[in-house]
Amino acid sequence: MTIAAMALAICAANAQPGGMGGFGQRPQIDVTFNPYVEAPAGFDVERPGIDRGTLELVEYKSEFVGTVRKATVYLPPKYDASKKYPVLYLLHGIGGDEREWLQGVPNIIMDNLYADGKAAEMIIVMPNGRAQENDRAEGNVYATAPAFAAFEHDLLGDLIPFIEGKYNVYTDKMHRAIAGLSMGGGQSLNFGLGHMDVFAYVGGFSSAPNTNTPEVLIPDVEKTKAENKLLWMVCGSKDGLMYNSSRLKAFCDEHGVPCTLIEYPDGEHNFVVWKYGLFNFAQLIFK
Ligand code: FER
Repeated sequence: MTIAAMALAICAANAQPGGMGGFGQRPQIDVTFNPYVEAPAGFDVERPGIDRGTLELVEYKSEFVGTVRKATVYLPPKYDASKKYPVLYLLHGIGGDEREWLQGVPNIIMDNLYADGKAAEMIIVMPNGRAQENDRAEGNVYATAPAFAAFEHDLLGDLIPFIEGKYNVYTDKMHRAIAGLSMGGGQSLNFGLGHMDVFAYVGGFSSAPNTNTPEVLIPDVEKTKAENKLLWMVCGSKDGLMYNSSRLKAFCDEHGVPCTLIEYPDGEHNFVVWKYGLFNFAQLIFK
């Protein structure tokens, strides 16, 4: 089933009076959004005549899951193995796997940003965030939610060490970012804010109900203010999952924690919003 079809199915199952669109799960709360700035036309369209990065599929042994797992890796244009790079871990949603982000043409978005000199050079790792033996998006994918939480162990204990062994990359928090869409947005907020010694930059796009409550994400306001370098979110105005982002934004505003939440106009739970998320988040990290 496609994400859109699932969204419709869940929306129908959770339909509430007043029709909030998307998953329609929780009421909207009052929050001040950051200004929406439209992405330039063609930001996600292949541009002729520019240098291109490359995509490759890698496999790593996961001690945690006990299997060999896959990740898609984007290497920037003119990738040079003798140079050191920072790494963005970019996570998929409940219906996806290590290939889902390719629907959002991250290679094209990044190639265009590099052609315009707008992003720091980085490697992007798109793993499979469902840390269980059968990690395919099949059957009732909602039943696999616990494996999305368990991915924390595979990520920190297996994937990051593998990437840092295979590629010439920096291994400090200032050179690691984590972001994701929907379930992957929830994972990014949970793992990124939960491990500020590992990730300095954190992004959540249309984050799902797996997102921890603000009090769990930010138990120590002063520590988060000191250690997190970027907390950036976007969600569609028509996405019923907005609540997960807006309650965190409201908490941050109340406690003076720097945090961005952009409401994508007429945005739904789809790659229109997620491509916009990557386009913006990628320009803000490692600078
Ligand atoms: C839910 C609604 C949406 C949920 C997960 C999602 C685990 C995830 C959506 C996505 O990843 O696209 O109730 O519960």
